[in-house]
Amino acid sequence: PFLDNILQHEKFREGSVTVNFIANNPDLFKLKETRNRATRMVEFLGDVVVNGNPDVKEIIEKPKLIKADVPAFDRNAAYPKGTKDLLTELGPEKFAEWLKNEKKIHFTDTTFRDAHQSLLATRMRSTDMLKVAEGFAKNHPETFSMEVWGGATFDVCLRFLKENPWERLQLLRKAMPNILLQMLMRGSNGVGYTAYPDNLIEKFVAEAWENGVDIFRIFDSLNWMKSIAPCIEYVRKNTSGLAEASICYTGDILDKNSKYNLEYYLQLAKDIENAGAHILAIKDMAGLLKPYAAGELVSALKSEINIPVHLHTHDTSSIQAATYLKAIEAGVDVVDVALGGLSGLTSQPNFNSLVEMTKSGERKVDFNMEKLNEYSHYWEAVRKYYFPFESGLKAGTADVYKHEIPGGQYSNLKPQAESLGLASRFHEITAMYSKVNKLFGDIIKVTPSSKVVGDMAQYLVSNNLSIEDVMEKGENLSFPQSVVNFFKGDLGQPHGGFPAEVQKIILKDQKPYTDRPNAHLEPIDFEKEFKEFCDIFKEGMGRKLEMTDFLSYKLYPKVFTEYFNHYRKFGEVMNIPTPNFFYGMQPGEEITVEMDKGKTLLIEFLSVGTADEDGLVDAFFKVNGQTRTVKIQDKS
Ligand code: 3PY
Ligand code: ZN
Repeated sequence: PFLDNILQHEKFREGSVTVNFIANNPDLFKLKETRNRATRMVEFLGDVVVNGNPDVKEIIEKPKLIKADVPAFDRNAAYPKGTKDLLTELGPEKFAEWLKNEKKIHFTDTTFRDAHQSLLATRMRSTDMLKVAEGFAKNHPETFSMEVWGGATFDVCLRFLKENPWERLQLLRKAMPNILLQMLMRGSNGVGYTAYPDNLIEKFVAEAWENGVDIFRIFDSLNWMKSIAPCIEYVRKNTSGLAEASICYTGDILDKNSKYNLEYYLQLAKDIENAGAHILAIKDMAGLLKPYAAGELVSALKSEINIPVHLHTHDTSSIQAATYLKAIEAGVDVVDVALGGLSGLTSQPNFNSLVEMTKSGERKVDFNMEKLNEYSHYWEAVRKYYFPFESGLKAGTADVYKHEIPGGQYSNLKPQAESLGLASRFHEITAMYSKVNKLFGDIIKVTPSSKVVGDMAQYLVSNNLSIEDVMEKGENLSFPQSVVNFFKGDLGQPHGGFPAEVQKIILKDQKPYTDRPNAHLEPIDFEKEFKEFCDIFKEGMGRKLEMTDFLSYKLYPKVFTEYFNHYRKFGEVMNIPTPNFFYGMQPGEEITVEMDKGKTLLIEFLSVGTADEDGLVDAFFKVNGQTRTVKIQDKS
């Protein structure tokens, strides 16, 4: 119980406790006997039955959930050789050379990361990926890479899914040893929303490689080379993987008035190549790269730089297959796609259809289409489990050229607007988003800079304020913290600088700075702080703590602490089937849940009683045939 006090302690939750805090309180960490693991699991299920999963607030109309069929594969067959084997054989420089010389087009499958981040608010659970990971790697070894990690998945794993993101990575690596695994990294912001000490980011890169990442797609939310270059260096120094650095695409290069014109992107691409990147990514996070612009951009890049080019887009407008066609014709080396059932709209273009499109061309690649379509069907069925997280967007929209909201943000902005009571004013928010972008000087908008614009737009709409109000009475307004931090320089420097007048209004008396935000942060003393961390969290996880746990804690102290508390209370919930994780169980329903390799629980839910005067409800289960009754606090 005293541990709970500590875990609730504000200083502790912010990650700022010191050695003495622990040393002076030696008995704070004596835990009660941990309850049986099966009991903890049925307590979790009972809690979802009685109170619902807090992540699923309002279920309007639950669709009929059907069993998702896993496409067949031979568990005993060896893995066919793939790109991971080639990287191991060639090393990163020669691998990049090989890629550049390839005639056929290559495909990166984003289903395990960006597709669900952009369609389902990042809620895809590991169990649904792991069911198909091995089979996919065996059936489709010609896939260039699988994007499986980074971006928002790290945070959402811990915060909402109560999973350890590092464990997800390890398990996917084990299931797909032959194909390159790729992650998205927000430059000096790692997988977070703010700058971290340089040595924390470097350690993060080293651990990500150790645990399974091969391709590090690095970007900076303002396309600031000073943030991109050190990350390229960390990948080159600490791994034998590939540093893929991005130009984040915004505006329209065919619009002669855009400050983000072809010269701008070519210069950035050259800077990225000179900084040592093995691959260049065009990261079109909002899906603004129109087909003819793609043809021009890719042709220019292919003639100006010597590293392969990897194109990423979102199909929000619904014309991005045409963009890929033009880019493929212009010589792009790899394109990002998502399996049919999780493709389109704010996600990536359709993997299955794109393979069909390229079949008759010179750059064709052979995929077993029947199998590839089976995987699409699998995701169609699984997608239904996540229906509360759908954005509601039903058709492609040309609005995106106006608001320029990234695909990954769009699926989150709607629930955020709903939680602020602004559901009916969503289009006002998207229109304001565009006005705020102009006010801020037309910036690159991708996490976390996109969040700053989104926060400001929601703040203005919810307070019925206009851009003119900001300019006229801004001194008396207190703006969202993310906006103030942005203008201070905490996310780096935008192309062309900050608009001075707006900066003055937002910052009031605070002084901005122009050097790297990370330079203002104390390096981590890993030896000392890891030891402190282990002392605090030593009991509760049922295993030895690793450096990866410490990194999760340093990146997200509060979120990690809540995850830890959840684990202490309910144990491992990662293997609970998704329909039961979100919606509980029906009386008479039986499920099997794997606890450890070879140890499976058969759980049957019988019924719940009524609340006693303390609000406690009995929930009756059978676990491997034995009745188990757990008491659940009814929170209604
Ligand atoms: C992320 O940073 O999570 C993104 O997907 C940006 O596009
Ligand atoms: Zn994306």
